[in-house]
Amino acid sequence: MAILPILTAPDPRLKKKSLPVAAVDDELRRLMDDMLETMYAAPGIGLAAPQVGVLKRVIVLDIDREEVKTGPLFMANPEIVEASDDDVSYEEGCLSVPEHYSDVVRPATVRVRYLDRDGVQQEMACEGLLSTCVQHEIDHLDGILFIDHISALKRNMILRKLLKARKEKERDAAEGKPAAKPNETAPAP
Ligand code: GNR
Ligand code: NI
Repeated sequence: MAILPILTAPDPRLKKKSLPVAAVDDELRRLMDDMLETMYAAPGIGLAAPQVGVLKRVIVLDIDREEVKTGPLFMANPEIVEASDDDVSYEEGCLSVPEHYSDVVRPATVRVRYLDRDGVQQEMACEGLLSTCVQHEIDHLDGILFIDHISALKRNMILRKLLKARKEKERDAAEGKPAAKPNETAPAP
């Protein structure tokens, strides 16, 4: 298995629509396993293939909360076949939008149809955090980030900050400064 680099916004690959997979074969299972390892290492509770630069309709999830403990879930060609009329708001984050969080309103429960790691079609009723997360991941497959669900003002502010943080990182790297870990300020010069 391998930990893959995660793309961060703004990146044109995160805006593209991913293509359905023809079949779940060994090569795709290797991608799924690498994505799961990458997600655990991040750490995150979900990851979509475009976040690692692969424009295929594949997501992985593992929700571990008191109410819902799913274990690792692998989904190819996931589709929402039913969504509740009632909505819920949840404060979302995204590994591709590091260190920014916003409330996003989505259907409270969904029913998702997908191919599992063995290529067998499954359906799953999702509620709570699992429902939010599966919708967030399927959005990635359509080139949509959680910041596309918030006001343009907030979105542009976040994108500007992300770009600035990236430029500072690139400048520091060019000057040979060590990279700061996430949630850690750069060492004093
Ligand atoms: O790790 C993640 N946490 C999270 C929290 C609230 C709503 C959605 C998510 S998904 C995110 C990982 C990620 O970016 N998946 O695409
Ligand atoms: Ni995300």
